Amino acid sequence: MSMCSALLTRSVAGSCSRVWCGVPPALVHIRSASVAEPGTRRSNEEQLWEAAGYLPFSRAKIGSFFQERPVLKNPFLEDALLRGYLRRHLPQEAPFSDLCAFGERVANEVDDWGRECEVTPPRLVHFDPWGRRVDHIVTSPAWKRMKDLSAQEGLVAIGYERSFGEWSRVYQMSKLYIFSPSSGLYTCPLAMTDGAAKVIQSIGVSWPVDEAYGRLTTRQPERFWTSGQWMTERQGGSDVASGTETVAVPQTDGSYKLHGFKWFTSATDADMTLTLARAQDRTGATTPGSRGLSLFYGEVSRDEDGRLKGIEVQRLKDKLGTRQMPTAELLLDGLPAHRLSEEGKGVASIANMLTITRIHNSTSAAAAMRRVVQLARDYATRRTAFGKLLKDHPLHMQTLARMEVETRGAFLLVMDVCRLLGREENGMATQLDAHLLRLLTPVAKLYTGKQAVAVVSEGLESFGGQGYIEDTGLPGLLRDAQVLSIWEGTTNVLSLDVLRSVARSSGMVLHAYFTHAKSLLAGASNVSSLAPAVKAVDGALSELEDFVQIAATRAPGYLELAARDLAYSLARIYMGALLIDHACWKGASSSDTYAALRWCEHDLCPVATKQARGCYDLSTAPLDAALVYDRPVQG
Ligand code: MFK
Repeated sequence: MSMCSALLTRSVAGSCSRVWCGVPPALVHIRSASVAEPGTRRSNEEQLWEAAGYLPFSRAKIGSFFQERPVLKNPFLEDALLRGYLRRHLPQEAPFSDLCAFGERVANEVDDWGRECEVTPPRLVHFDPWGRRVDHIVTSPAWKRMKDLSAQEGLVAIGYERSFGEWSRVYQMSKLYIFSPSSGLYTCPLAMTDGAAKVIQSIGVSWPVDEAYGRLTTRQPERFWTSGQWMTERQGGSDVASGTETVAVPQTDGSYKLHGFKWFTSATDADMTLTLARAQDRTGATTPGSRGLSLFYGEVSRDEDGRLKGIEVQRLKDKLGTRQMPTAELLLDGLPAHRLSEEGKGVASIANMLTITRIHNSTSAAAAMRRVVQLARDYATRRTAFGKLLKDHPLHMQTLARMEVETRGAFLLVMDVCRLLGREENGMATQLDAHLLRLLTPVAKLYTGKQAVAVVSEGLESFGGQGYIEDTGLPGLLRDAQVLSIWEGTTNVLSLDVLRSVARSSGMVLHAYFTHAKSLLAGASNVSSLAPAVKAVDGALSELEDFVQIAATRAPGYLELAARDLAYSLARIYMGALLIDHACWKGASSSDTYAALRWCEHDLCPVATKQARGCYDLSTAPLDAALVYDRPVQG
């Protein structure tokens, strides 16, 4: 028995799990009014009913059955695919014991903190008792514990220490994947912190950001900083180029002061930020559009009176989900800042941050799916309906199996993107790897964001009515999943980013995609049990190649209409190839094969299916608009 499996075996045996109810223990016990206090007299009628053996409508006798709650067990030990993937790829065993211990901590400790963050959301205190403006964002003790934990566990640091070479990102994201659903959304500031560190690293770790870089990537809680990413302004979050109004006024010492209004700043209790603004020239003029945007670094600090320097927190957002985390509207009124990028290179410079946060987003999406499946399958061993446990109802198992297949596809895609990122950061990426990373980052983000909403929603249904009850903690999973397809670029914006990556690389990203997807199938060519899946993926790849050839001859509007279906096709085919490849590994199980076969029952290439139906023909755009507004087709 290897060291690692010995450790895992011991951990399983010794692991304790906790009841997953999503609520801290009740603080107040409500006493039943009908239970007689010692010494009080019971009515004759009550005594008669009691003598008869029952007392209808008595609070003392509401029934003895209580449904058992789902139990959250160590999410690392519970995840066969995660462990299999790491066993297959990681050259060293060291991360296993860390992930195993962290999984134990998540189940027994951190998950409660996450719940505390949800039930004690942040609040904004504008004024001190004597009327001075202070703009304090008050967060729960649990939120602060998450910050310390994140530093101690190296949740950002692992990606920069690179102790495991090209696999460092896979290791880091595996840890975040275990953490995310229990993190009280602390994964959001961590995503931006990681993104900021990446931007600084790519620009150069020197003054004025060398100290910040050290703090973003430290394991020492007392030094650890988080970063914001203040991109969104009132005119909108997608069209950053024309929506950014913030101006940067040059100072005599070479620094700047920022003036603007940031409409949506998440995890606003950050210690620093990276943000976009338009630098004024000597006449005070700015350049419109993307060419006028530069990237700035600003620290969040207070003056001796306790006031934020150059920032007013206007209000906190009242959001559908992610309520654990402060999201604010900020007036920047002279925020001291330093320009990090060349003038006019703001969007391109912050793109590194977008890549990292989009990978974090995808990791959280896969993690949300995994968590709901883990809880649902546990619940199915406890809940009896129609005379047997849910796990013994084939239709229920079919539903959970479909969720499991979606989760597996998402996991493998996300981990493959992390693998590529790790190779790039360790100087091992081939040109093909670099192209794949550029293409698959938006593909993974957009596809897993949508999947997460669908799978988590289905997951809630598997708890019946309890899935809809707030203090089970389950509805929060769905609310938090909903944001994953919105922030960091909506599904359509990212579909257009896929087209951007194709155009900017003159199609090389697609060449890399086809080459690599086919190579993933190679190992399965003689595996008869996988033949239907291989046939499906191979056929879908041919359809996709045909689509690309035809689309290249059409007007740009054609590709824009096809963009979302194209991105979905890229995702589904690639996930199919990854599932097949993983099922061929020597340590693979029969479930790995079955998952690949089931995945390949999807329409793997919806862009071809819809093209055949004329969905992207020029006539469809006015027809779509006429349908939406229910009016005759214009001219
Ligand atoms: C659990 C984890 C959760 C994460 C938590 C995060 C919470 C924070 C919430 C938020 O902050 S949400 C706000 C996030 N905002 C976005 O994601 C913006 C969405 N909009 C886009 O992505 C637009 O496509 C974009 C702003 C990038 C378009 O801007 P432009 O100026 O119209 O783009 P343009 O002119 O095509 O490209 C400008 C440069 O950037 C070009 O480089 P060059 O100047 O060198 O030629 C592009 O190649 C480059 N670029 C654009 N997108 C890129 C990129 N480079 C690499 N990767 C990309 N994705």
